[in-house]
Amino acid sequence: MHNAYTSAMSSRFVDPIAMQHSLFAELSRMFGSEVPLYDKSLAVNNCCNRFLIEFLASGFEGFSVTDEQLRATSRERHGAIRIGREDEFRWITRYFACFGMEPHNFYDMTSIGAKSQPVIATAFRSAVDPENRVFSSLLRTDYFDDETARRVEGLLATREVFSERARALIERCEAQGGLDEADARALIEEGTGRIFKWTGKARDRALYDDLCGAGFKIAADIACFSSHHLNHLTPNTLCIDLYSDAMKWRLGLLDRGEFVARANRTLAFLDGMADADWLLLHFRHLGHDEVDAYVRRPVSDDRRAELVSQLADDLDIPELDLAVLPHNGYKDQTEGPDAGVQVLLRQDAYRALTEPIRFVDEDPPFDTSHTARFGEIEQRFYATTPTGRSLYDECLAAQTAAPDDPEPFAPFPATLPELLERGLVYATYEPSAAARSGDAVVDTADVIQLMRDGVLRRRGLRYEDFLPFSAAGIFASNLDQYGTESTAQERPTYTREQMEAVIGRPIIDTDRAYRAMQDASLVSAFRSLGAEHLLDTAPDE
Ligand code: OOG
Ligand code: NI
Repeated sequence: MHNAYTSAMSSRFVDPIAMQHSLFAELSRMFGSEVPLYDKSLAVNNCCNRFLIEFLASGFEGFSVTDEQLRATSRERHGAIRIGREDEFRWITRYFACFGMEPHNFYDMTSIGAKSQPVIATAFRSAVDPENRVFSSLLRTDYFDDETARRVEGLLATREVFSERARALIERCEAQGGLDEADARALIEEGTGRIFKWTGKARDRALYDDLCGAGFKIAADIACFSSHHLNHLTPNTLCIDLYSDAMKWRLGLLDRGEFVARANRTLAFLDGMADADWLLLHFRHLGHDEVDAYVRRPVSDDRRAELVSQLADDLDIPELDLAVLPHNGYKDQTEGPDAGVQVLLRQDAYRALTEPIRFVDEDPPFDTSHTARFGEIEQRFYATTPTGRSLYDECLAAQTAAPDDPEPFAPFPATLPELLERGLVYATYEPSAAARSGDAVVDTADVIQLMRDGVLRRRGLRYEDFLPFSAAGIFASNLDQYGTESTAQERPTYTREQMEAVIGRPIIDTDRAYRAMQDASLVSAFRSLGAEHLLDTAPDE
């Protein structure tokens, strides 16, 4: 009785993941109509991703991806918002929870050296299906001197980002354990119509000018506006160098000849790098058996040149002439590791657009412009272990210290088996077909050995989170301001526990989550091989 009752109850509710997909499809539509260059960049990305699939099909006989799978790949995205008040951050946490999105990781943006910003952050995403993410920053007014803090807090206190209806819907969702169709639609509308919407309406010009003048443009972007306007919505690319060069060409920053030459180099490099592990990383829907059945054939120079010239023709259309749209160019440098180093993520962006804003609290209103919204792109690679992350941080520090070093990330090996042997990245494992059919004798828990012996096969885990240093580079280039020192008498420190107290729930530590996925896959693989008893001696990482 009880079960029937609860299932009847819950069937009235829309699945939170389905709600999440609708929310993000709507947000993408909202952002596309607000920012035409974003819409065009999605078209360039689709064009490049479609081309890459064709290119890979030339290199792997048997490889193909349906249109639906391509759409799923290109649909993945993350956005970013910046929040002013603690109670607003609690509401946004509860809002995202209605869509199955939980806070993941604590990012302290106040302590990343010269690029520091007065915000701390977490990212909301689903733990199991991280297709949509929102990097969410919280302004810390105690980073400022008392007078500035007082003015910022005073202005923030007079706004209301969450309407009464939005709050009621969130409370209803929490009380009922879900929302019906109409309520779900209403909650999404609150997002696109108000919470995340860009209004261009600003208040308190004196504070705006003072914050910008003091290097705190990010605080101005938060405090002087009335919503948590989405400042970017980043799609996923299969090859960031190809996409960025395509954008630079169509924005008028490169000519066609230069694009073609670069694309040829990028693709020759990709052809040398793409292997079964690369395919499993970039195409989640592919299984081991499918990938193992492909026949590798390197793409000839002629074939590559022919494909590139087709791509150039596809991009060389009036609808993708982005130079006619006002823009501020492309970022100087790709964030993240160098091409060929398959860890964490690589990001780039067209720079924030100059957009009209109006100070509506003046009579007459004062019209000026603001730069905040930009066009990021990203490509994701393997999740690092703590050892891998330390190595990455060391390489990054070396690069910062010696910007002319041509290969700061050279300490990283190029392939997944080498990355795994050195304990730098996570993977999930499963028994090979041969092992499953009972041919294997498993007498060790040495995962690397079992992989070499063909008993276990691996799938590198993809990094689904963010990098504070990369984020800082993005903040910096878009605000046209590098980080700023605290102006407080004593520079405050911030912890994950403080942020958990602000948002009222625990923040998921994703290093642990990746580790748990790896461990669970090993338990299940060893169990199915009848070798579970060996596992308590499994190597660390
Ligand atoms: C957030 C920047 C962080 C990323 O991709 O690392 C971010 C912001 O500009 O508000 O989105
Ligand atoms: Ni971003």
